[in-house]
Amino acid sequence: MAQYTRVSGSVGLITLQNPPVNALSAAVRQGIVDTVKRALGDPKVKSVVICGQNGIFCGGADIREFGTNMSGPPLVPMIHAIEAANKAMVAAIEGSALGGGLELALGCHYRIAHSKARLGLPEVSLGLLPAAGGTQRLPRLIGVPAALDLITTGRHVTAAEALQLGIVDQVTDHSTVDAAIKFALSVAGKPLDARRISTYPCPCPPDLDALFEGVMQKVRQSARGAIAPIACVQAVRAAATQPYVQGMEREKELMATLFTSGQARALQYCFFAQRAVSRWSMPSGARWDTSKPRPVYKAAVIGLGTMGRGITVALAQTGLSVVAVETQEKQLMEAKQAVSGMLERGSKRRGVAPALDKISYSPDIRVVADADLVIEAVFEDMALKKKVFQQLSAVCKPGTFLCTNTSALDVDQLASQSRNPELVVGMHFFAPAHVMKLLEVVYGSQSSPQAVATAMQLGKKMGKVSVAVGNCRGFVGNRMLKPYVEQAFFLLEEGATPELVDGALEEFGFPMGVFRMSDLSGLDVGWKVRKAQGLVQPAAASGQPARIREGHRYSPLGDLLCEQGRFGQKTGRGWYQYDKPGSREARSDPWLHSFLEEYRARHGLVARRIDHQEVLERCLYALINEGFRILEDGIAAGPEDIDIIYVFGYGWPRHRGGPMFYASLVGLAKVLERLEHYHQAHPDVPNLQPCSLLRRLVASGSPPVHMWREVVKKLHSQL
Ligand code: 3H9
Repeated sequence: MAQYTRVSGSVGLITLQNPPVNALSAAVRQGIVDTVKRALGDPKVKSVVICGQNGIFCGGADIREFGTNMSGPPLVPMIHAIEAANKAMVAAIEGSALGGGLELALGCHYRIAHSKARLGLPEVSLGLLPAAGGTQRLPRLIGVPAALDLITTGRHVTAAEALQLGIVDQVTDHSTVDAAIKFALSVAGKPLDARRISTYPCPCPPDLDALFEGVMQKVRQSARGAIAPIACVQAVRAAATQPYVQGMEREKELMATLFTSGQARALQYCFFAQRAVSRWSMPSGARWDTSKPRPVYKAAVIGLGTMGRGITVALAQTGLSVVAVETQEKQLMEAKQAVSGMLERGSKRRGVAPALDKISYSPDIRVVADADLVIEAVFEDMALKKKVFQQLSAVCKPGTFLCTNTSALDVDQLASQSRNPELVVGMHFFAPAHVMKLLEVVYGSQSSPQAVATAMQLGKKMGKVSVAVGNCRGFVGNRMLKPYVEQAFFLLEEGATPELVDGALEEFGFPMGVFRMSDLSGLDVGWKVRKAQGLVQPAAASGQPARIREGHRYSPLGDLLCEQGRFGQKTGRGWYQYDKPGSREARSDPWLHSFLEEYRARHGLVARRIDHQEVLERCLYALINEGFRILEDGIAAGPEDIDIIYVFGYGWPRHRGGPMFYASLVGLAKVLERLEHYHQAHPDVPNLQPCSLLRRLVASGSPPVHMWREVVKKLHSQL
């Protein structure tokens, strides 16, 4: 829908009306076509302003229409008619002008933006390209290198940067519509030929081939198998080398390929899934977004190791007052320096003042007495955490929320140490906590919806994607990781190498395979945990640790490497070798290969040829199977929650939509069949046994992923 009025005597004002972001739905496009026609046909109107209602210009094409039978006038000719108009068309940009929204503005003859507005062509993050002329007009307006940057990354620019690049003509701190009307009055009747971007020659640097070759190489590397960034480069190349009309043809052709690709579907699913997880509901049916979060003015962090420091930085950057407590004086001094350094580097990057004065440090836990929310981030040790919770319970004012940063421990056990278990929730941050986007908010059996809502809201304020999850060992992310990593180890025992396994996973799109990742994070971390759990056994009578424990297969390979002092990058040796401790370049290690051969020989294992497909099926389907168990157990509310956790916290390639979406794309029947096959071949690996929810979904005809939530709900109501 679009509203039309005449203002200031001779300016036609068109207002896009489609809350919340004025997306260009069929009705809006029809509205624009009709109102533009009306304005151009009105002899009293000399110029036209296009704006959006509710402080936002336009969030682009209506993503919900994709994949449906799209009706209504198409965007390209609509924008073309605006550009061809013989009256000055002025875009008044408030809030956002994104995707088709910016393309509409680029069709106008002038663009006025509010200083707080954000502009961009983010189609690439939806698996698409700006196909309403964006790939052809933007390079003509701001030059090829700048356009390539914006279009291939999809990044949003501020109004100030847009002005500097030449995307907008004027920036205002006041009413954008008023400024645009004034501007429209001033340009009424002036010649427009020089304002039609499609007629501009494309400003190109001298060595165009070298530029595109360089960009393509960079894009291919960072795309990790995503096809949209590559199509974006190809479309801009057409703008640089072909006349506008042919360029538009190329844009259309490339878009048609992308539009129907599984990648575009996966990325659009991620877009909506990210928003859906913030509307999570507890098993009781209470919705956190309807239960009001309590405001947090002052937060406290207990324990200033790596995690505590990152959390302190992330809290201070939101503008909250933070009390940071570390009982060991030396550690406290080091942490203070480290946190200040992190804040200063962050503020330099973001062009703001560092929030150093927001933090006070103390070795005394009693200073947290007046905090509204405390995040305990001491070492991952239940006894230690319990002690801290008892202390907190004694010193905190009534009503203080107590959060524990843990990656696997039982939140209920900790809550039992507090006088008010309903105020206790888990906040599982990912390292480095001031950088990583994911936050698992763990609700215990007694956590109140308000406590969960407050933690979710705080996470949002910290710029995190917060996902509420139930309480179990490893919660969602780490629980699913276990069978995935386990399969990688078993594959080494059966004949694979770390290079083969990592190669398959990296080709799939993970930034790092299991073994490179393990070398980076340190093999000793898991070893310590396994030792504490009594899993690391001394060598059996044979001189070798047992591979079968209580009827289940266990691979001691990681433990054996640790016993050799091979902790990964930090010791210069792990699954790979490194030039020196701390260096990052992983190289094949002949020692490791001989070690694996000897290990197999000692255990009577015969190496066999393993291919990429088996690596992917074994590792990914084992992880997905655990995802189904998590849904069955009610630990995640829906597949979207799991997928967002994997995309934002575990490097799952976004263009594959997350593990559960991927399973639906592969076909649930196929996943089930392969799991059955591998479980038959490895009956001592219970994680390969297909979960009953997967069987149930296949038996009910493999419904699409958005319908699983209902099946799970029904399952729970039957229990
Ligand atoms: C495109 O333009 C293709 C063209 O080049 C060519 C075509 C031929 N459509 O994010 P929020 C919904 S592709 C439909 O929470 P914020 C969103 O789902 C498009 N719905 O708000 C949510 O719904 P719900 C290129 C949309 O203030 C609600 O609006 N454009 C769209 O934090 C609020 O969203 C983009 O990629 C849409 N285009 O952020 C921009 N956009 O309440 C995508 C939003 O039911 N949008 N919704 O959950 C954004 O980046 C952000 O929404 C925006 C506002 C920055 C605009």
